[in-house]
Amino acid sequence: MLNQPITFLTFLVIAPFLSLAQDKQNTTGKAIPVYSFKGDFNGDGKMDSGFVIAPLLDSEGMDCIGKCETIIRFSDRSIPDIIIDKCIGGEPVSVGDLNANGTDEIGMLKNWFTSCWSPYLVYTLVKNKWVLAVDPIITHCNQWDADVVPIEKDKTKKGYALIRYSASPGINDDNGSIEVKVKSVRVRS
Ligand SMILES: [Ca+2]
Ligand SMILES: [Ca+2]
Repeated sequence: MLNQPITFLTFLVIAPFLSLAQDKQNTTGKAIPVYSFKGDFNGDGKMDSGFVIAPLLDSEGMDCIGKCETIIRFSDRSIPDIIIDKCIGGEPVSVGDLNANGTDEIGMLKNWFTSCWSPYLVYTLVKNKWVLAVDPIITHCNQWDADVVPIEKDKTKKGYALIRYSASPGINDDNGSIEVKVKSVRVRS
């Protein structure tokens, strides 16, 4: 089978986390982490890996077994977990050092059961606590289908980022078109 080596490789990468994850699965219905991403999230100059632990869903896929929360856990265990409530998973990425403090920020679209409208969350580590680097960015699936980048460094203004969000002109607007807007916002640090 073509996917066997990949599965085995994935196992090797996440093996140190498996016992922990399986304990979790037994008690809280958490799945084994299968997605990973890299960056220097605490600014110590060493690359860190992050792993997503998403909740297991029931047989209809309409509710969580246990709490509907997603955990992002790190290879460097001195970095605290990110715990995202009302979230059934996601694929976080490093979005680079947006606030120029030497750490990479993390962006993730918050998955939920329904709706094309989902917030994009951006986290930054401040005094070893995760905080939202910017307010949640409201996105519509149209902007994801069009590969719009939700956040990037504003090269013209230090400590600022350009965010791209979706907005509906309003419920009185007959054509119901959804636009992508851009603005520069200060990134918390
Ligand atoms: Ca690091
Ligand atoms: Ca940073």
